[in-house]
Amino acid sequence: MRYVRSDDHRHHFPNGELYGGELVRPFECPERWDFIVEALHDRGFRDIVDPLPLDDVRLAAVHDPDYLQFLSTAWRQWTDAGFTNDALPTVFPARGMSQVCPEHIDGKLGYYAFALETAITAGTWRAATASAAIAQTAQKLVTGGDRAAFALCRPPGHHAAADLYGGYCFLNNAALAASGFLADGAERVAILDVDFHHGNGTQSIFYDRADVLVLSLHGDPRHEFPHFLGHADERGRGPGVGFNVNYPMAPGTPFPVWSEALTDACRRIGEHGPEAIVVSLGVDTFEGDPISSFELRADDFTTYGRMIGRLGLPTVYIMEGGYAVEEIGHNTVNVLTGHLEAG
Ligand code: SP5
Ligand code: ZN
Repeated sequence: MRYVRSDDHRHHFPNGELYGGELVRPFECPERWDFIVEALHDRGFRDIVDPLPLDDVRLAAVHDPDYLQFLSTAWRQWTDAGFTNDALPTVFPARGMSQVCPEHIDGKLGYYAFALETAITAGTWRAATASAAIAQTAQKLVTGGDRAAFALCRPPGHHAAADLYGGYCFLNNAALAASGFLADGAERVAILDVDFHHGNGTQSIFYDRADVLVLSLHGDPRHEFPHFLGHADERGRGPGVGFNVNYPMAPGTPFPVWSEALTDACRRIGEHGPEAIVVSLGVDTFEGDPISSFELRADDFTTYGRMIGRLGLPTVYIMEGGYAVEEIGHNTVNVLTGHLEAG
């Protein structure tokens, strides 16, 4: 299995993440990438591909033009306003308030953010666009005949909607891969999101559509981030009804319960009959994850990689979350090796 990566991720590393009322060192940190690269190398994944230039046309098919304009200029607007530390919003268009985008950067940040743990820095746009290009390139490898490819994306993407950032995400890498498959001729695609958190951005991007089946296994939003999306009764809208499937699970969920949800998700993918699948691969379901509450063990990642591999479909794996930094590489590569064993 080839994999796509870029050093440009290092340009995004905020000074702090708002967590429990404090600014702490961000959980989503550059060493995550280093540990994954090390584990890939140690376990024989040495076929590295550099990303192709970002395809702006495909980017504009997923994200709104005003949002892209905002993200690409936010840091400049922030420093023009006289600020020097990371850009964070302070005010939000909450219930009963105007939903018109303001002109001052303080208002714009709140307009486009759905969570404020995620800071924008001088290098955020550069890193986020490199991450998006990685996802696009991995999709091209699979469309070109590779049975599977791994996109080592950082920052992650599944929380980013057409015009919202948050949850450490700015551009929706998985949505870009799925949209790329469709643009290159696929009639049906499925996105399987196994990150601990609900893929609210991915869900919202494809919510009206029947050609992209979106399935997410995650911590119940009554207890876990992102809190305001990811319930079982969110099944799609209009022609998309039935093509969004959520599997919210209680804190403490162990692998036997989690894997039953995956079995059901795999059955539904089979029924959908996609030409390719995109896996939003977050390994924050691991028992040792510092911000999550599922109980998967290292070997469970291999087991579920096999389950996905047994679908026998062309597959792009997109890196999402996972914050037990020392174990992130091992757990991630376990999924990929499981997949290869099955294929
Ligand atoms: C890509 C990804 O995994 N993003 C996750 C962003 C989560 N950010 C907020 C974390 C809040 C954690 N709350 C801890 C609750 C303890 N169970
Ligand atoms: Zn996550």
